[in-house]
Amino acid sequence: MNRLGELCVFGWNGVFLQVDLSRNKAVAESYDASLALNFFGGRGFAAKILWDRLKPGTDPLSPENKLVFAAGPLTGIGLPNSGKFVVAAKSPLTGGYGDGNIGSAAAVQMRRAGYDAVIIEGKAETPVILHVKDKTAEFIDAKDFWGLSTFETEDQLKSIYGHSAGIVSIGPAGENRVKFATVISQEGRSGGRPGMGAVMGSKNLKAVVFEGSESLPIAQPKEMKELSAAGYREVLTLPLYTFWKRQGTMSTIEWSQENSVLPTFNFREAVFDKADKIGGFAMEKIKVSNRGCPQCNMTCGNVVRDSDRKEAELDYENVAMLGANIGLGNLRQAAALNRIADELGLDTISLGNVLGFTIEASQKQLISEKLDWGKFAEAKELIKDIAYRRGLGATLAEGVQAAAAKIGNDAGDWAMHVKGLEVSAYNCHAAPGMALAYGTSAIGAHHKDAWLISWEVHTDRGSYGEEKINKIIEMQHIRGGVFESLTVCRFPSISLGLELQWYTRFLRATTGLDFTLNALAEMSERIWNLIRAFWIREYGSKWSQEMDVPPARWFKEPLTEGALKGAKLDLTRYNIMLRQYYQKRGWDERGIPKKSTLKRLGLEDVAKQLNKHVNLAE
Ligand code: PTT
Ligand code: SF4
Repeated sequence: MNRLGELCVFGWNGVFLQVDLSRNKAVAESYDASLALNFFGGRGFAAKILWDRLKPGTDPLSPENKLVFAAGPLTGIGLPNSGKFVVAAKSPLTGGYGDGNIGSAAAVQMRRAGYDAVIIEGKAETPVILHVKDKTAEFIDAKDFWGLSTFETEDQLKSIYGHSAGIVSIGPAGENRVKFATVISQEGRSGGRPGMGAVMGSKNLKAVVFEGSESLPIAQPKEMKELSAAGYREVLTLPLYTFWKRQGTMSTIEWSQENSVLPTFNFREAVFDKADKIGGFAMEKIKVSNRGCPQCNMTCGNVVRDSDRKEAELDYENVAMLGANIGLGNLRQAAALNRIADELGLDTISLGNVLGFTIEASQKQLISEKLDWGKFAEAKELIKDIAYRRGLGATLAEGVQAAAAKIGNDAGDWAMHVKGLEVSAYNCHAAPGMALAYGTSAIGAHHKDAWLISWEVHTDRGSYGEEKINKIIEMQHIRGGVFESLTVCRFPSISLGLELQWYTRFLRATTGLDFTLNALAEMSERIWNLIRAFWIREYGSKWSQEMDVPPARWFKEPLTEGALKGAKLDLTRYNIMLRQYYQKRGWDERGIPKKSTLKRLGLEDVAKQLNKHVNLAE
């Protein structure tokens, strides 16, 4: 079936669901084939929707902000790791473009319900749950759900709608608009680090339930079936598969410790003396099972029993940030903090930053509360205070950038963020390339777009050279562009080495069209520039190159421990590297895309609009 008008294009449903919570209205709208072919899906759709439909300067927590759940042409199709979608909005944490990728049956069910994206605006008068079932959408009173944890919410909704329903929900943190609240699914999948949960809460939307029964529009169903089966088989034969199933991302703890990049004591140090107690091998001893996203045969969520005797799921980032970064060397306790964050709906990376920052502020006597490194009970209480905005928690709920501004002194130097989004779990005292990857990520300091650190450590680590800039751009296109817009999990390719050509083959069977890797890279570049334009349009004359510079701590305070004792970044060399990055991107010295770059990518209209906010270079 051809769902996209004149062009014979398969793969996409060709329909968005536009929901207005203020009016209890949901309308299906068809979109044009050119949107699919130029922006693909997931992040590409989200960025285009927010650029086209969001008034510049919109308050992120106002009814006017739009919360977008967007999938791509490969989402939900029975091929390896295709159970993911993107959740996006203007971020309340950064004021710029924000998104995250979440693995959930909701992604699959949304596509089977016939939609490639759901765009939610307005604000319900009282708490609601949106139930999308094939062509119907209903608004269900959620008064009895408000205040429940994400686990309780999903559990109760499953008892109503059945176990195959796809559900995303927020916890008390999202309800209380904590600026790093996320959207949670399946008791351990979390998406939307820059406050997508807070945006959902500001709309009085507790959960979305998706149920779909349609088959997806596949160009070559027989070939697709065979290819998909071959893809799953191929994953099983990859040499890293067995170890991956044992540890998932957790082996990165030992790797980070060996290579002095493990965030420790609020990123003050890069090695932790109790790393072996929270690493992949320690985890294996207490692991009870694997859990993960739908349509995946390499599930990576490590389930353990935590110190509260409950099940918790462990990944590298969670343990590094809620373990080493707050000086906690007890894995079951770190797991409990992780599980509490999942229940409350808080991003663990930002949370680990906020906790580390607060302990440091306490140790420096900049706040009256007495807190110390590695104290489980104190951390647990503080997490709840943040989710419910109690006492000091109310300040911390705004994120480290805002908390540092309130505390004053030199706190801004060790508030670890870029553009307001807290840094993920790689210390960059001795990693200029990874620092640039954080500086130039699409949403703030996230590793998702360019995880350069492993490549950097194994090449010329100290270099500020061009080769790192080229690699970052390549990674930003593949990870931040291709995988985010197709939209499928990147782990089979990035972590196990499944060749990228598999995805062009999947695309061919799904859409009936040939896309080369170069064509996909160009599509990624278009999306990347559109997101940059979104940031610039929001910030206008307040935008500066400074916004792409990582935290001062890495430049000012050398490491005092480990093999790289004495290491720190060089600001002058970083800024030279940043300007070279801009040149390669076709941006001016402020980091703003030039007219010619936008034109080359078919974004003339974007250039015209952006020129009203800042003067664009030719
Ligand atoms: C992602 C970020 C990450 S990145 C982790 S661990 W990682 C943290 N996980 C959290 C969690 O758990 N609970 C919680 N309350 N907060 C959390 N915050 C942190 O969120 C995740 C996996 C992982 S595990 C990674 S790297 C890969 N990310 C992918 C991506 O971004 N795109 C893509 N196409 N494929 C990806 N595959 C992998 O997915 P955000 P998930 Mg996540 C308990 O959401 O906002 O992007 O932040 O999505 O379904 O949970 O899978 O070592
Ligand atoms: Fe989800 Fe992990 Fe499987 Fe990716 S590898 S789809 S993150 S369970």
